[in-house]
Amino acid sequence: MAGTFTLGIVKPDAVEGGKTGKIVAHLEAAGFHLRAARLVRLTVAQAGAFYEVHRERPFYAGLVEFMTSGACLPMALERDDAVLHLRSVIGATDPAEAAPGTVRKLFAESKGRNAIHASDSPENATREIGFFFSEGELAGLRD
Ligand code: IDP
Ligand code: MG
Repeated sequence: MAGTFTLGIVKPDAVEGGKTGKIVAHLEAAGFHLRAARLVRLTVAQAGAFYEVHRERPFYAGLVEFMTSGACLPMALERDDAVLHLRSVIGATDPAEAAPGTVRKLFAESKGRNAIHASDSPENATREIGFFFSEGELAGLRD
């Protein structure tokens, strides 16, 4: 199967809350294949750069503080139409608005502490996968 890739991140609230395994299982049950993953503790500089597009937003400082508050699990995920499907599987940003059965409805605490990140376009997926994983780690995955 010729899949496409997206980046997901199990965020610090979910890692600390012991939900990592359940979230990965949920993604696998939704047809995603885990192709790379690493538990990391982001620095303020790394989280700030990753969320650069949100720098002017009122939630930016809190987002960087949250994303550096504990370990998170970036994952390169593969399936057909990976970006669109992962956005659908995670649900709306605010779990109060997320559809039943989505990752955020099932596992998120709040709009800020919302369990999972997913790339929002194929271009950003490429950038975000490159942010966490080297060419060497991904070598051979795109055949
Ligand atoms: P997304 O994660 O669904 O793509 P974005 O709008 O890209 O949502 O926002 C990035 C992240 O910033 C969210 O996942 C959430 O953690 C945080 N965030 C966004 N909006 C708010 C807000 O209004 N209050 C607190 N945190 C927010
Ligand atoms: Mg986003």
